[in-house]
Amino acid sequence: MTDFKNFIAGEWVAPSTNAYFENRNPADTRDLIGRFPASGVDDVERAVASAQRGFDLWKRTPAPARGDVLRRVGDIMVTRKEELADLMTREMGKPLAETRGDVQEGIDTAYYAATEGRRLFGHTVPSELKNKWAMSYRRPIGVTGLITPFNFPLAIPTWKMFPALVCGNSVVFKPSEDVPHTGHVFVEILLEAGLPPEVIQLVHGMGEVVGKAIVEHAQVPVLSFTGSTDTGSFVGETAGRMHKRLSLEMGGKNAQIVLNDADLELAVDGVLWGAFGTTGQRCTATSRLILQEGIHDRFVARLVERARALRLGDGRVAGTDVGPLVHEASREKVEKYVAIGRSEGAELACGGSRPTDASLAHGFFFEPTIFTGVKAGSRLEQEEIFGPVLSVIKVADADEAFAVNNGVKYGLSSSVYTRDVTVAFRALQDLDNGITYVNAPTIGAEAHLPFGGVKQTGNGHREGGWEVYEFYSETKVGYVDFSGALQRAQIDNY
Ligand code: UN1
Repeated sequence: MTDFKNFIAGEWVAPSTNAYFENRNPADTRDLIGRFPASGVDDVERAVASAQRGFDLWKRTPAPARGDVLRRVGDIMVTRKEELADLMTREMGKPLAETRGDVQEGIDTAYYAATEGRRLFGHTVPSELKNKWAMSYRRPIGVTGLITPFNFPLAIPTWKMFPALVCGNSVVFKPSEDVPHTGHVFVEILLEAGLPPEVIQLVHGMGEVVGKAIVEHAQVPVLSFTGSTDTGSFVGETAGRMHKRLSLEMGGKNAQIVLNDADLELAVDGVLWGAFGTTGQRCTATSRLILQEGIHDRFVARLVERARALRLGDGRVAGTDVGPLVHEASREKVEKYVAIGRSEGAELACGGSRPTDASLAHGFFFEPTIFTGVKAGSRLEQEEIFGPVLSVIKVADADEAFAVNNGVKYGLSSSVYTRDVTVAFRALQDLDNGITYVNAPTIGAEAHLPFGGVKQTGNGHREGGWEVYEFYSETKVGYVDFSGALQRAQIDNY
């Protein structure tokens, strides 16, 4: 039995509480990965104090040198890709092909961040006065509190941490209690790459204790949170009251639209991957399929046939298409929504239950599930499930499809399958989402483009790409007057 530790003040240390929680394989709960710290508020206190010392050092390190550390992090992740993928699949269940992609997304983010250390552009602009220069530049902010989910155990922490670090901030990191092992190995890699120890703090534990203490800590001026909309509301209220900078990434109810003129087989491939990849546990997962009536019946028949053929199983076994849900509470939530769907009069076209196969009895498996005849506005159609449940909605035309897509409170990703270029561009213009795909599924965002959603999905910030560097740095403006005289702006020149 291995008891893992926190990383605080440059050392691997036991939690002040001396309490631990178990981390088990969701595909087979007899497999115990280890026990991880159920830390307390005192651990967060020590971590923040240390991170402040780390910040004082790191903010004086030139940004290109900070980027060099991240390049080495990327190099190590390349050499350890297979091992990282395996340990992620073991603790959260998605198949190895997907966890390899998760590592790759981290590698891509590392190399992007490394080069950004040589950009972090400001502007030099003309002054309205003679012999005076005006410029803007970016400064680090301080200790950042990063709270991350289970579904991308490596990629999402890298999305937040690498830009935060390149910009010169220090980090207090609380990974999801479902994937603490990935968090542990990730911090080992950062240290191996040469990140000064006090720049990174790892505090394991529960959101209600550790996450809350980070969010409420007066010396943590920057927060980034990915998770549920309910928790995000708490984080947002606290950050608002305490005037903190906050990036939120929350729920989705993403739709794939398939119009009569689409390449249907391509669209079936897309929806299977979008709906059942990661067992539906992506913020970007396809949870609604909006079908134009001319192809509806044919499409559903083909989709159901293909969904039934998906192989459920341990993600570390070759040939598995769909892994387990992350824990029992998630499976119970899925079951609750299956019951809601039935009671609302939707028709169960496939799935809807736990598998009966004895080899799956020790994991949190659930069959890929498709409901047809789902009504726009019903709970099944409106609420985020975060599991392998797809709701099919029939519409008359593209206008109705767009209205259904936009008729939910979330707005992360959307997808439209059509061969009509005018409809494709109308979708890009009119769908209320942060990301719209044409002839591709709702999942699969690339690390070098801005990622995020509108409406209740987020609070206006983006991760990934170039915009996130603005979130993790503060703009400062410098004026240099070399005229040797008092020059009054807005007065002496007019
Ligand atoms: C998430 O589901 O929270 O676009 C992130 C995708 C992935 C990231 C998903 N690259 O599906």
